[in-house]
Amino acid sequence: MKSISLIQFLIEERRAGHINAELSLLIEVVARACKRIAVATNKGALGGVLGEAGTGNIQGEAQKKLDVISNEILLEANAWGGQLAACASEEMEDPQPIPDMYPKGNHLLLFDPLDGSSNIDVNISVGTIFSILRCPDGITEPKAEHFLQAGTTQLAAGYVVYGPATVLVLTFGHGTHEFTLDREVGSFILSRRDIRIPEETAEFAINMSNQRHWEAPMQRYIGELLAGKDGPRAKDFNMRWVASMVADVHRIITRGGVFFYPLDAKIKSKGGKLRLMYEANPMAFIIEQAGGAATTGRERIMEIEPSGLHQRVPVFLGSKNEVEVATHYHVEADAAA
Ligand code: P6P
Repeated sequence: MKSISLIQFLIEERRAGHINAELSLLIEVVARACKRIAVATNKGALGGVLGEAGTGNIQGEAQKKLDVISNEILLEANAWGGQLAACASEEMEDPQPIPDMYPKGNHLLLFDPLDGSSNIDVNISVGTIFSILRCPDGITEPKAEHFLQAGTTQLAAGYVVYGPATVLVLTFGHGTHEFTLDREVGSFILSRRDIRIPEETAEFAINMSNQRHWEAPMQRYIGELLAGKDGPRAKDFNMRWVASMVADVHRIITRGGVFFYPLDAKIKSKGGKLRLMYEANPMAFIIEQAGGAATTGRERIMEIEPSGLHQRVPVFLGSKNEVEVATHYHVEADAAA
């Protein structure tokens, strides 16, 4: 089969009227930056960039050296291109404006530069997650509030998983597509077009060590999966948990499954662990465009009106029928309360 590069694919999509030139160029710039992050992560111990950076981020998390390096790579790559008005990152409290010496565009880029970085030092797959929004008209110095747009307004979303292969998964509202990095040529090559996630699955992903903190409907739902074919679901389930959202989501994109990071019942106000703007929303867009579902257990993730740039939400995503069962249990319990 003739291999189609990311650039060729984007040109085809521009001809089909699915994407404009500016957004297409922005996606290429982000993909190129992720190739540089892949080089840095693939060096491992030889690159002298493992371990802690000795700094903390807005989340109160210790930053790995590669968190900081990846963040810098994305900021530097996107500064001069002219497609962006500002960037926002898990690693920065406030949005970063485009430097005055460069032209500004009408897009906003949000990213988690190296998701799952606690896995870096043990050589487990990590990834970059990004989301692209339109900058509100007339805004040349975007502030955090200009980023607070519902997930349904995303123009594009994607992730790159740095694993045995470096793989980009991308959507701009016309399906979800996968590109695998050809290291010899240095190009992302289309490896799966119009991905469809099976609506049924027998595989779930959750951190079971948090079980005592879950709300009752979550206890009920996971208990049914663990009961297997002798339980109410009448089938056995398998469990996986990589503790790298990008790796867990990529497994679901590849063979189906369902992923949960639920609320802690005692600190519901915290909203869970995962961040809405640059983790949950982009992953929800990618999953929905592949025929899956993404909710908080109570509402569609992409319909949440954001209240903060680093807001956290519970995440239930993947094979539609399992997301719907788990969500129904939570909605039913709320109605009975
Ligand atoms: P836990 C990584 O730190 C992350 O943000 C996601 O990539 C991942 O799914 C989750 O947290 C893992 O959380 O509590 O299992 O370490």
